[in-house]
Amino acid sequence: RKPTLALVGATGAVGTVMRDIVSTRDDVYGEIRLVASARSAGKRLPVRGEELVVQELTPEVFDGVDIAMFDVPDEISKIWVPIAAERGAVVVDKSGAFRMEPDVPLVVPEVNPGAVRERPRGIISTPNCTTLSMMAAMGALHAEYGLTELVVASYQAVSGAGVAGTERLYAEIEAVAGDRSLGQVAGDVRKAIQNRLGDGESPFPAPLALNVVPWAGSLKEDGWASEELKLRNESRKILGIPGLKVSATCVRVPVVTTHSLAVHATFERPVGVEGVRAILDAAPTVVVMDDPENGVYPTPADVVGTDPTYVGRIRQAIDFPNTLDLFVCGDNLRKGAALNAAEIAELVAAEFTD
Ligand code: 2RA
Repeated sequence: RKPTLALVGATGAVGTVMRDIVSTRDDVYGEIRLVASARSAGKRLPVRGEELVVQELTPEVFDGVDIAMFDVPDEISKIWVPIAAERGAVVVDKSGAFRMEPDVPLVVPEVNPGAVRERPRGIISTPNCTTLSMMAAMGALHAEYGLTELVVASYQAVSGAGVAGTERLYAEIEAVAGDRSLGQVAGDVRKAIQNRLGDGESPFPAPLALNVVPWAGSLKEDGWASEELKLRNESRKILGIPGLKVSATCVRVPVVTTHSLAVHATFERPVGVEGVRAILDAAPTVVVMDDPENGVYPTPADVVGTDPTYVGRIRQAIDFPNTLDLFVCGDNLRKGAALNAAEIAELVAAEFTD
């Protein structure tokens, strides 16, 4: 039979993409329920070509649900994911609430699909979008060469911070547009944005228009940002390399959607560019875009809205024989969030017809 699916957080930035994804991929579900906070309940939203009424998040909404995909803040997942699981749903959770718990698998279908079945609590986590942006590529390379170290700089899009992040970037761009005096004196962009937008809340600690900000997430011990630690801990768990050495610097950039990562990856064995290209070319969800002579490399603006992981600027590090440098782009709302969750949910849905 076809399982019943609940989409929880159906009205958010990722929720919107989730609706699009379940409407356009193979139709493996019977009933679909849209679920959101009381504030959004009653809205009508399209899924699979028909309008559905958004239902309020209550325990009863999960009765009869086989699979629930959650995209809500950590504190909401912490409360509601166990409730959905107790009511019999297999939950695919996008939040950070359960990712590092030993009895909850953290799954990227290209890398560790078998982990989907190891879910004693009925909960499966999907990684943070920054980690996900490189996982399909790194998983394929690890399988061949044995990954030992990752040094990463991220270039993260504002939609990673939700609809509020996207709104803020557009507002800031409008506030500075056409003013050719800006960007030449320390603090002038910050002042102009404050004067023109007022003291309105920004999800970012500094202006994004005409700027980049070396910060994403919340402050953790010793000056690390939560995004940087997620990248380290999640990569270790997904790849099954507990001792993987990882160091990251996460940076927010004025891009609406699609995270990019500059990756310096070291392996057990020497790596050559041709071999790496062949492996990445053979990876079904990876696209190699790497012809610098002709100006071909992935950029967020050129790949946004699509599903693959794009890899370019593939170089063998001159002073490090076992090390590769490469640049990766992935849509943070699709593979980085909704698509990975949908792919996991499809693996679970297949169990209903096994
Ligand atoms: C961000 N990775 O880009 C986060 C979203 N989960 O802010």
